[in-house]
Amino acid sequence: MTRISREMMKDMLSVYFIMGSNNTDADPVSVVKKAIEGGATLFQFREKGSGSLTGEERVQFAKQVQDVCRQAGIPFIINDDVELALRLKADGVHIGQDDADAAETRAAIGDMILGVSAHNVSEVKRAEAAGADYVGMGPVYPTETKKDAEAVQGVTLIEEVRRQGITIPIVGIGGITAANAAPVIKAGADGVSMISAISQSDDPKEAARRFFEEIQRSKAKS
Ligand code: FQP
Ligand code: MG
Repeated sequence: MTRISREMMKDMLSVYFIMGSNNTDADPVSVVKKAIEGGATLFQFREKGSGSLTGEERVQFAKQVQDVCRQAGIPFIINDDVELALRLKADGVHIGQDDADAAETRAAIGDMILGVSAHNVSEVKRAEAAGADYVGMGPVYPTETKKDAEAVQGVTLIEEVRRQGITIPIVGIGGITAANAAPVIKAGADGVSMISAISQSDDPKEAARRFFEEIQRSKAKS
């Protein structure tokens, strides 16, 4: 295997859906299915926080969602848990600044996709040097989902990264809806990431479809 190309990574980041079982009142597996039907291009398994599954239940749930992603042909990324990603042969892992060392994680996972959260230009540069395939930047807008999120940054930091000529694929995260996604792409992101805008929707398929259309439209302009 070889590392994913930047071009492919940027394509896949378009509509990056993140979810855990505690992000919905509906059946979580069918929410993921519907989101993919609607146009989600990448999925992150983020099973953490209050009410989340633990231990073997968490692993079995991860495998179910991985199957759904496999059948739909979209990559399955695991949040935080590098060991689980290796054990399930996931397509990638996403780590934050407080999770694991990015260079060590790259060494451990070989050519799997590596995503790293970044909150300023120097974190983006370090992530890129450590071998990240993409960075997640945010929170772009206020969010209810993540209680320990950093300060809202708008799109100015994404603009600043691009102004400095940094070309790593970027996905914006935090409070993004289909209605406020366009400025994130215009600022230089390659996609948007969301939890509640799809997982809490009465119609996850339609919600994902709106994102997909909005991102296609925004990318065509940029
Ligand atoms: N960006 C992305 C992605 N995914 C994430 N999970 C985060 C940022 C946040 O470690 P972190 O990562 O700060 O918090 P948590 O592990 O609680 O999610 F780029 F993929 F959109
Ligand atoms: Mg994390």
